This record gives sequence, structure tokens and C-alpha cells, in this order.
Amino acid sequence: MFSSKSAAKRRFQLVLIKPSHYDKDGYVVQWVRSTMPSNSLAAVYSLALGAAERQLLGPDLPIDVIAMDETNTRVRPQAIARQIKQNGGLGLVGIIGVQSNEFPRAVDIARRLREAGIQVMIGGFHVSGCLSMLKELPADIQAAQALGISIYAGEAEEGLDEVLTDAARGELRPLYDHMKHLPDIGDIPSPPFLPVDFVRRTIGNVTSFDAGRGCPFQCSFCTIINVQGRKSRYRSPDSVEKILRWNYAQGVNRFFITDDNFARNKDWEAIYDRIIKLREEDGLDIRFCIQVDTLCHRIPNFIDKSKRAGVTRVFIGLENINPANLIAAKKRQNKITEYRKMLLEWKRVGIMTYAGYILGFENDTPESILHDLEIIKKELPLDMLEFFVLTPLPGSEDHKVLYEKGVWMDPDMNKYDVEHVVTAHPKMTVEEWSGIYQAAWGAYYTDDHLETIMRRAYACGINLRSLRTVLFWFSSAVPVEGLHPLQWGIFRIKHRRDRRSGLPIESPIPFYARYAADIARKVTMVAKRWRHLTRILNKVEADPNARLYMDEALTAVADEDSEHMDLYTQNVAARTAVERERRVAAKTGNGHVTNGNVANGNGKNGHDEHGHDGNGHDHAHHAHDEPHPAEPASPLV
Ligand code: B12
Ligand code: SF4
Repeated sequence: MFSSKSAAKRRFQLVLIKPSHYDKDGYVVQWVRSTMPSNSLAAVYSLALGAAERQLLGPDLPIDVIAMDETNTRVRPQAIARQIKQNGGLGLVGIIGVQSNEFPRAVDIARRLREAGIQVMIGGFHVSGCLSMLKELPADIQAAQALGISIYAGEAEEGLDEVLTDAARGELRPLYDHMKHLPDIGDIPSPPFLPVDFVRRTIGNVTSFDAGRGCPFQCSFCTIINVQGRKSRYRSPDSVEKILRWNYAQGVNRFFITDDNFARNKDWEAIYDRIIKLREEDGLDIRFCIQVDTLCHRIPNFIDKSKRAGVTRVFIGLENINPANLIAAKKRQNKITEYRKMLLEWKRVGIMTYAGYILGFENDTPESILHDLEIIKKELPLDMLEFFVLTPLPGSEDHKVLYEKGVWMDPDMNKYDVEHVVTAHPKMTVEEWSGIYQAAWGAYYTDDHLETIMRRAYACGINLRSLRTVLFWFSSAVPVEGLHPLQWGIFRIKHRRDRRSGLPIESPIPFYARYAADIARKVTMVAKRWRHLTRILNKVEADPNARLYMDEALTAVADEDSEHMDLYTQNVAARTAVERERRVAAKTGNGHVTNGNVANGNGKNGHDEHGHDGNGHDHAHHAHDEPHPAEPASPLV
């Protein structure tokens, strides 16, 4: 628990909690150290500190801001209620950045606070998504309001002051709806920030911030465009510099930029230029992980400037390799004919790639998914692949359509973590769909393929020791913990009494016996997997020819690919997509079929025909992304 506090009699207590969610047994998912600090919490915490510094509630009512992230800190509603009462009884608990899968836990926390007479408000993607897409409030949000929980939809940048003022008068409204007006975040005085003690509860020396919000594309499964809009809103380079310097001054120098698509941040270049100046002229050792789309390589300078700006890892929304699925999901900007070229470009500069892959599009079957994974392993020069179950997340067009048609969707929001099947599929039973999600991890991260990934990386100058950590994390989370890698952490904490409402509190002996057995099993598995990856790493490093490694995936993109590569020939949809791109290429005078047009956003076309062989041997970046020796490396930056 971290608080900004000074002495006075009556003090307004603002407690900000980023909630976790429940595991399959109804216990809170919590770690000694969790994956990374929440930017939603950083954003609201910083705005709240700003309000406290401005003495928003007057000189006689100072504000203490206390933040906690439940993924690494136990939340004790009674202790919070006590603290508010001890400080004069005025306060608000804000439950922050609540995703759909976290909503049941958020309500459980709120219920106990409401019973103690404390004012509580819930904000974040679940409530914002529902308000933006549905005609009426869904039952779970109405039930929360019936408990006296106030709901905040939309962004806090222009609405937090009003909330605090109302809360100080004890007059919170049941609903604050800011969905119609998306605030300008360019130069706000309080951009996202969390103190270093907070960052230390997560892995690595990493914090997160959003350099922008919004994405121009229109994927039907996406919530972001309906909550944050399709127009790019972004922080100024000055504001980004402020965030970086604040963190650098407290010893935090790794950053996850949370923009869902940093390549479509309209000001990406000015932001990069500022970061490059900080690195190259002012000597700040800062590094980044970003998220981009599959056409980012077509934006002039984007990849080269990413490298110079200290990007070490990049998340890419690959989603699927069957064009029929991509078209059905309105993900038209994803062109399979661009995938290899884009991945080779990242390889050329030695940046690790993580691709998201969604399972359960309408043409998917267990067999087709396994078949597609083999193609990916053979033909795409990709490092990490992470799997998601296609989920109608509240806030997405998919959810809205099913909701309005009255199609069954699982009412338990705790399952909307993109790992559970929550609706029906035209070609797979629920068991088949869940089964193939579990099986996909093992099918991609086989021993042979782990070695291939390391060999490709070594040949491209990627630091193998950093890669080992990331491969370990992404290949082990599901088999060891049964959780997606983005939800994993170091050492699972389970509190017997922190169980989902409605489930019984277990007696201590069976609970602790199972907990201890679980820990022993996991520690053994983790040690075994780490040793195994180390053996593969040593084998690759000991091979005198390892730098010369070459395979089909690393081979330069060529016209003939479309005749023999399975990626382009495996089915009618793939062949049609190649034909279409061939026609576009002929019209625009571009040589390769891999030269489709950028559909939207920064859309600068037809550039950058380097013909790299993906084997750039840019060994200058060796050891660059090594973590501090005393710090467990982050799987993200
Ligand atoms: C970074 C990120 C993460 C990070 C960190 C989480 C975080 N919140 O920072 C990590 C990696 C941990 C993560 C994990 C997951 N994530 Co995530 N994540 C994001 C991402 C890309 C950015 C979050 C962010 O910083 N947004 C910017 C902030 C400032 O916006 P915000 O959260 O809406 O907060 C603003 C307002 O809502 C409001 N507000 C919020 N709370 C409150 C409270 C009060 C009192 C008030 C007044 C205002 C207020 O003010 C804030 C400032 O303006 C979002 C997409 C997105 N664009 O937001 C997905 C997103 C939130 N994640 C999503 C999902 C599904 C997941 C995972 C389930 C995926 C997985 N299988 O691993 C896990 C679940 C984690 C868990 N439960 O343990 C979904 C949630 C959709 C939904 N309807 O639930 C999103 C929207 C992406 C998507 N696919 O649609 N995620
Ligand atoms: S590219 Fe990503 S952020 Fe943009 S609409 Fe599609 S899923 Fe959403």
C-alpha cells in the first residue's frame, strides 16, 4: 500500500484499487510479484495526486491518495474502512481499470466496503464498453448500482475532480457517463506515474504508460475502438519525456507503452525522435516494449526508429493466417502476404517479436488450427506466439451483435479472460474449442521449435539469454499455472478467506495441504523447464555454425513464395488473397505480391523494398537488453 500523506485532523482518504480476478477454484489470482504495473492505475493515481497537490477540496480537507494492485497486494476491505473512519470518515474507494473478467471480484470488494458504509466507485473497460455499445445497462452493472456502488464510464482526465468533490459532500451519483467526450491527453499536467516502491512489486524494472489512445481499424472483436475511439489522441513529446524522466530519476528505465497500436499513434515519429535524443544525446539508458499492427513495416522509418528508440520487444496482432477468418472479423488490414516481410524487418534490427493468435474464428476447427500452427512454425520467423480464445468481450461489436440477437453467452464475467470459451462456435463443441486452446501452447512450443526459435534468433543477433526468459515465460505459464502468460507472476499467493462470494471458506488443513502440494509441483516443473531451455541455449551457442543458420522462414521474401509456401497455397482463401495482392501490385507498379496498401491510419504506401535476407548480423545490439544482474528479468521488456 503506498500513500501520499501529511499530518492533519480530517483527511479525505482516496483509496485506488486495481482488482485481480478469481481462479477456477474461486481464489484471487495474486503473486509476490506480478507481471507489470497497471497503467490504468498509474493514470488515475497521478491525476489524484495532482488534485491533492492543488488542494481540490480546500486547505482544510487534504487528500491522501493510496494505491494498491491486487495482483500483488492483499486487499483488506475492513482495514480500508477503518482507515477512512480514523481520518474523519470522508473518503472514496475507486476500483480502477476494471476489465470484464475482474468485474465480479471488483463487486465483491465493493460489497464489503458498502456494508461498512464506505463510498465506492467502479471504472474501466467493462463499464465503459457496456455503456458505449449496449442500449441498456446489463444486469451485473445494475446489481452493482443496487448495492450503492457508483459507476464511472469513460476516461478520468476531465471527470475526476467532479467525482472527488461529490464524494467529499457524500453525494456520489449512481452513474458518471463520460463516454461521449474523449479528453485531450496531449499535455495534461499529471500524466501516468507510479512510485518506484510500487514498481518493485512487479517483475523487472518495468513500468507502463500510454503514449496515445485509439486505433483507426475496425476489428469486430475489439473493444478499444468503442471505448477509446478510432481517432488517435496522443501525449506530446514533452509529456512523454516528463514520464520518462520522472521514472528514470527513481531508477525505473524499462517501459511498456500500452498503446494498442503504437504504429498508428499519429505522433509516433516525434515521440521516437524525443526518445532517441534522450538516449543518444542525454545518455538515458531506457528501453521499451510496444504493440503494433502487421502493416507497421510499411511506415517509413518506423522499424529503424524503433530500434534507435530502444525498443527491444514488440507485440503484433497477427491473429490468424486464414484470410477468410480475417475478413470475417473485419481485420482486413492483416494481409498474410505481408506477414513474412514484416517479421523479417523486425528480425533485421534484432527486435524480438510476440504475436497474438486468436483461436475460434468461424472457419477454425481443431485440425485446421494445428495445421496452421505447423505452417507458422515452418514459414514465419516469429519468436513468441500467444493464444487467445475468440471472446465476445463487452464493448466489442461481436458482443453487441450476440447480445442483441439474444445468443447465449456465459453470464459469468470472471470467464471473460480470453482463455475460456463463453459462447458457441459453428464448427467446434465447447470441449473441442477449450481443448485446442490448451493444446495450442504445447503444439507451438515443442522442444524442436524452441531450438529453431533460438537458432533463428541467434543468427539475427538477438540476445539469447533474454530470449530464454521470455520463451520460458510464454511456454510455461499455461502448463505450469494454467494461466495466460500475461496473468502469471512470481510465487502464487492464496488467502483462504479471499474466496469468491457464494463459495464456502475451506477448512485450513485441506486448503493448506493442497496449496503446499501445488507449490511443490510448480517449483519442480519450473526448475525442469528452465534447465531444459538452458540446455537448448547451450547447444545453440556451442555450435560453431550457429551464426550462419538459415531456414525457410528466414529466407528473403520472393515472388516465388506464393507458388510453394503453404502460407499462400493452403486453401482457396489464401490463394485468393495472394491473387488480389498480385493485382494490386501490378496496378501500383510494385514488384512483389507482398506489397499491399496500408488500409488506414498513417497509410504511406509502397516503400521500403530492401529485400533483406533476415540475416542482418547486426551484432551491435548484443547484450543490450540484458536486465540488471540483481533483477529478475521481465518477460515483457
Ligand atoms: C496494458 C494492458 C494490460 C496490462 C496491464 C493492465 C492495465 N490495465 O494497465 C496486462 C498485461 C496486465 C493486461 C492483462 C490482461 N488484459 Co489487458 N489491456 C491492456 C491495455 C492494452 C491498456 C490498458 C491501459 O493502460 N489503458 C489506458 C487506461 C488509461 O485506460 P483505462 O484502463 O480505460 O482507464 C481510464 C478510464 O477507464 C478511467 N477509469 C478507469 N478506472 C477508473 C476508476 C475510477 C474510480 C474512475 C473515476 C475512472 C476510472 O480513467 C482511466 C484514465 O482515463 C488494454 C487496452 C486499452 N486500450 O485500454 C487491454 C485490456 C484492458 N485488456 C484486456 C484483457 C482481456 C486482458 C487479459 C484478460 C488478457 C490475458 N488473457 O492475459 C489480461 C487480464 C489481466 C488480469 N485480470 O489479471 C481487455 C479488456 C476487455 C474487457 N472488456 O474486459 C482490453 C481492453 C484489451 C482488449 N482485448 O479488448 N492488460
Ligand atoms: S488493430 Fe488492434 S486495436 Fe486496432 S481495431 Fe484491431 S484489434 Fe483493435
